[in-house]
Amino acid sequence: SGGLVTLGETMGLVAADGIGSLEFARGFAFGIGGAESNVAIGVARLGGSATWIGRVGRDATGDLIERRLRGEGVRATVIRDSSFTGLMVKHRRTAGLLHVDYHRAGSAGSRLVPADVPAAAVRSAGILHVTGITPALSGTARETVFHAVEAAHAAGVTVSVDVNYRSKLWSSYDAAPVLRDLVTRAQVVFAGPDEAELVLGPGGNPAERLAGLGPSEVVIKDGARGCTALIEGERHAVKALEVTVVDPVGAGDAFVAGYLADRLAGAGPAARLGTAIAAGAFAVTFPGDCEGLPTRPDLESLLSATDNVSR
Ligand code: KDG
Repeated sequence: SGGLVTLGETMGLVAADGIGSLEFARGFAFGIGGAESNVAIGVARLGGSATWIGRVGRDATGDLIERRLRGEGVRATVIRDSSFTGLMVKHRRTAGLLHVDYHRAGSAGSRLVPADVPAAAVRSAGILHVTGITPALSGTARETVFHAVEAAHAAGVTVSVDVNYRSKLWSSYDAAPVLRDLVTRAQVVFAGPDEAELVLGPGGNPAERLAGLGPSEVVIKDGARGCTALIEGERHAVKALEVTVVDPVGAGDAFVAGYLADRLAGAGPAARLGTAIAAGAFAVTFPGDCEGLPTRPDLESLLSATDNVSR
């Protein structure tokens, strides 16, 4: 059957070199970022098929996004919008403190509408993957996410949700009921411990409680502590690999890409989680949101170079 289909907003990413206040930065790299396109690129690098759907502006950043996605082998339905392509500005305030500003309110990416989603693409997907970022962007973007999820349900396509709460986009009060609704409609759910608490309120085992809303596969991403999961009623726990953290942004997306690429390839739960952990570890060793997404040979070299492989 088909590959991964995802939709969302991809932005230009201005990233200051070095460490310190933005005003003293000397060099900048210009790249792209967006949780869903990061997952699509990640799946493609791991040998899977991936489709990304979204809007960009009729500007040079929009051109860059389209070229980069195609260059990565992602099938992209890129809709050109009269608004601008959103931007992120990232700098390292201190060695351990990364700061990201969004310039995206009213952007092309936020103007997604249900008609942007080709019905045939969803019908033929192996997995539809969405995140909790897109419903925060606008009313029509929110409708688009739920529309795509309903189209997947109607076609018997697996729905994957990464809760991905972004406090700069909406309050926890506004987000909680929407994210809970999304989780309820998913078969596969990824969340951090804090995100699980946001959706469910405090207390209890996060994987079990999220599974109680309906999903048969819940994976709790817990950064340097690794992950726990409840998959078809079975509990799993995998420790993180010890790596040197250069840029943690994008690690969660690499993790999701690893899990979903293996799931599409027919691998079992333990193998999926092992690939997810290794992909997340690989991604934090690179600056940039998607540059550090690994290929299969990258993962092999990472795993053979480490002696604390826990799977
Ligand atoms: O998951 C990494 C993302 O946060 C980044 O690439 C940008 O999509 C993004 C967002 O909205 O934060």
